[in-house]
Amino acid sequence: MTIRFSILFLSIFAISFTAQSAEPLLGEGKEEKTDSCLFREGEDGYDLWLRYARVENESLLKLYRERLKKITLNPSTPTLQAVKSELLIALDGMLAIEPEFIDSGYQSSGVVIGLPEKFPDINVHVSKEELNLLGNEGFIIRETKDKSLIVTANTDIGLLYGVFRLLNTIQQEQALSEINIIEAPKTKIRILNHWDNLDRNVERGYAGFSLWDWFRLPDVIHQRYIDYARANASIGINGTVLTNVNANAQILTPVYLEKVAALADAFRPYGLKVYLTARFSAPIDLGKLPVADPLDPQVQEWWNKKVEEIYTYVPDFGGFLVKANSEGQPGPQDYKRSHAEGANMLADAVAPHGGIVMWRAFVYDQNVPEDRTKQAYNEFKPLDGVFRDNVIVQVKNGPLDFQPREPFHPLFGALEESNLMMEFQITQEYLGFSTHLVYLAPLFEECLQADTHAKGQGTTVAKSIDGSLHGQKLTGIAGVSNIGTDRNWTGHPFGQANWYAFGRMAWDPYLASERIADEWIKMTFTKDPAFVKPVTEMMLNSREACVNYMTPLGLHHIMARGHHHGPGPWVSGGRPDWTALYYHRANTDSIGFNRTSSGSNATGQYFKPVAEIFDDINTCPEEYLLWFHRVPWDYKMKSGNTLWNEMALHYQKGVEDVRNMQKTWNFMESFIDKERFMYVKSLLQIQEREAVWWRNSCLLYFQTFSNMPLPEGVEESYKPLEFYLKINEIYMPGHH
Ligand code: GCW
Repeated sequence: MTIRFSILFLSIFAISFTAQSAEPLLGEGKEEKTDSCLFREGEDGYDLWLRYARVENESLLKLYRERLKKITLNPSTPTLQAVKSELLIALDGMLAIEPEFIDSGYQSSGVVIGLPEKFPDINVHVSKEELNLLGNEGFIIRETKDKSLIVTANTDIGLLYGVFRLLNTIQQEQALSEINIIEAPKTKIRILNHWDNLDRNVERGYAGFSLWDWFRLPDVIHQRYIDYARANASIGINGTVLTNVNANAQILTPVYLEKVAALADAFRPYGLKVYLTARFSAPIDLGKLPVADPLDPQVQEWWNKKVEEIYTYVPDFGGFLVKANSEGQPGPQDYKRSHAEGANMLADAVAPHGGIVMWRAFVYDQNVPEDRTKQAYNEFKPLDGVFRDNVIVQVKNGPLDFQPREPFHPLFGALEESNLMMEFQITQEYLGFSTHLVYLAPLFEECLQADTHAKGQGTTVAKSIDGSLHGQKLTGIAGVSNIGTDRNWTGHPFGQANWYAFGRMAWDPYLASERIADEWIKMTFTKDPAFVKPVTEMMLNSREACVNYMTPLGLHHIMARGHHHGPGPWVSGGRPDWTALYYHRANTDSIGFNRTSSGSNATGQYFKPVAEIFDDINTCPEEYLLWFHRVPWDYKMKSGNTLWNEMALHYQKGVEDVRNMQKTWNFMESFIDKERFMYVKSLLQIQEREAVWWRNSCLLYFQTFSNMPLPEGVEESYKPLEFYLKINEIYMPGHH
């Protein structure tokens, strides 16, 4: 293995680890200068946005080298050793220098990385008030009057985040002179949720198997674990739930806890805390108790003991994520207890250790005769204020289930006295798996910027989750991970952008998608504007393209049954709320779900005037039309088209948008490595074929109700509806 590998590996884990995998380190690779740009041969995407490519601008390169050749940093803790290792890798890659490190002393005109308590000179350049703003994770990067560059914070983790930001600035080739960044994350818990099973299958995972090699743990610590932690730290992600919310109680047994502890040790220097999912019936499954009733003292006692045991393995264990009484999972309602009673029982067990409970609001029951999208609000709104302080209710962005487009969840803004966090899905369960290029930041942004009107105009969803609306102390954003054992981590090279964007928006929910795309492209591919500009545009349009070829105008949940791959607007039979018919309700007159006050009244769960805007067909945004309204096929849309024509044109546009993405990409060949170029090109081919599949299937099927011809400009399908009805994919990834 290389020198750099050993520096990173051995310095942080000097004593504990014996095994090394053969993975090259992030940021490694052979460089080659071509006509148009600098790139490496044989890139496979493993390096993510931490490629640390050589700085191209010669004068900047000179300045950076001059500036960073001497760094004051005392690597006295594992986190600061990680900082040093990262600097070595990054500066070798970007500047081809190995800086001289000095343990102590303040050097004007040099770089100083440290806590003010360790480097009192820093206090001259940074005020107490500023430090107070930083909290435990914020940082300051500042060029001082004496031209030194300081990176400071209140904690080592703050320093780590600061250094990653500094490196990010260099990666983007931005000037360091007069740099002055003061930042602290706007949410406390920024966490990936892995839906990983102990057999290494990943529920809704499309990038191979689970990263966690349980069989070889705790002895083998793959380099990939460290690189995973580095990648997360580089974007401020500070937590990871290792296991699936459809939980297996085995993870709570000593055999597994030892393995969990090894992962926690590997992640700790990077500020990444480990959390687990708690199967609510664990006291029965493992403890042989007759019940798991949260009000039964024996049950509480069992959890108290279990939690104590967990903390002996992982002293800084983060806590539990729980899916209860939803889709067949056990929960407190099995004993006629409320979600709050269940959550509080676990919260009391982890509280003495500083742990938290993330309790999911994704609950619905086919036996409840109520519109599925209303059930979470109905359950949780009455419990507002009853949850313990260390419970945080985790709410999906929309009221149904991670569709290409949903209105925001009505619980945002509505829980005033309970902690509430966002759950986004990074893995593309309903957006084309890992074969479709769909940049999700616009979806995240649309939700975060939606105005709940909870306290008048401007009370956005973002404000309801960062604590600024109701003053909640515990805040957070979770993302269902899209990571697996695929060499490039996420299956689709552009899936990496969704991991990156999630982290950036969890840190700052007010960031714009465009800025994030721009950063990511520059670090992942090249800084050449002739590449960055068109690719940014392609990314920004990609989510709308997907909505158009899958579920335009508020259609939802019309994917194939079970695995959700491809169209299935005809899916019927079995549990109604798992069929497409339940959601689109098409007949020869109309299509759509009446969720207005004359229907299920889901609109009534929103604050005014949002409720009224959604309720009235004339004011309801057309992108949510069929979500909230039942609409005749010949209804006149704002464009003047009938609903049918408008729908058909949207499907057609979706296909054309993908074709335009292909055209854009084909122009990009000379800017980047052949490997990633070709891979994305092939994936776009799949996406185009599947967009056509979606368009044809949906239009042929809905046409049997509308009985109207396709408008001009919409391509006819060569194949009949029967062809599409017969497609029966059995072995799809992510489905068990
Ligand atoms: O999106 C649905 C998925 C299930 C998932 C569930 C959930 C983990 O189809 O696979 O289960 O949501 O969020 O709990």
